[in-house]
Amino acid sequence: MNDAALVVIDVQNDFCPGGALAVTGGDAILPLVNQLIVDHEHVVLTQDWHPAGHSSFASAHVGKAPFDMVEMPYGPQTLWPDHCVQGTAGADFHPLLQWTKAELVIRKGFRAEIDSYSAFFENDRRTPTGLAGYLKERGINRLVLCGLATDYCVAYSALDAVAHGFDTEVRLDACAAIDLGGSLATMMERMRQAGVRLV
Ligand code: VGL
Ligand code: ZN
Repeated sequence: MNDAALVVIDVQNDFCPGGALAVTGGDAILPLVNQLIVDHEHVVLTQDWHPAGHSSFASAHVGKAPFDMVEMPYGPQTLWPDHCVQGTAGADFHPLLQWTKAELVIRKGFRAEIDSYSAFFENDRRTPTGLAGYLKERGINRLVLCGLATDYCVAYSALDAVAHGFDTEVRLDACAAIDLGGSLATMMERMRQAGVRLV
């Protein structure tokens, strides 16, 4: 049994084929993610959880389309199709995800005016989710990350995890990427330079 905490990022219907912001191969990672859940002593899940009309949705900005960029008070923000709206089927975990063992579910992106990719901080890079404190208080120093999407929520979570001093590994074989405008290569390099172990 691996005593690192496994952090499973956003394995939700809207990020899987047929969903509103489908990641290619998003559902193909499920067998491996489920095996990682079995293999780890501690399991934490994240769930992208936006109110309707969230400011990261292109539909909330006149004249904007999904994948356009806008300038928010906290910096540049990519606009997305409406996705993972609180209480909808798209926001549910994928039906094959074996989530019952999870000790904690961190919901993120629930403030209308700010997006949150990372499991640790919202996109202003300052508002904490509480996850670092939760893990440290429990004496957990090692993290293994998997889920969706490699180049957004997984990558930002991994970068923040190392910044918090966690020994951090990303299981690339249990992740899938959006890859928008070279984002996958960019974020892989940033993770490598930050000292994230890419496996
Ligand atoms: C994500 C874009 C918008 C992710 C969430 O889980 O990677 N990406 N919201
Ligand atoms: Zn989102």
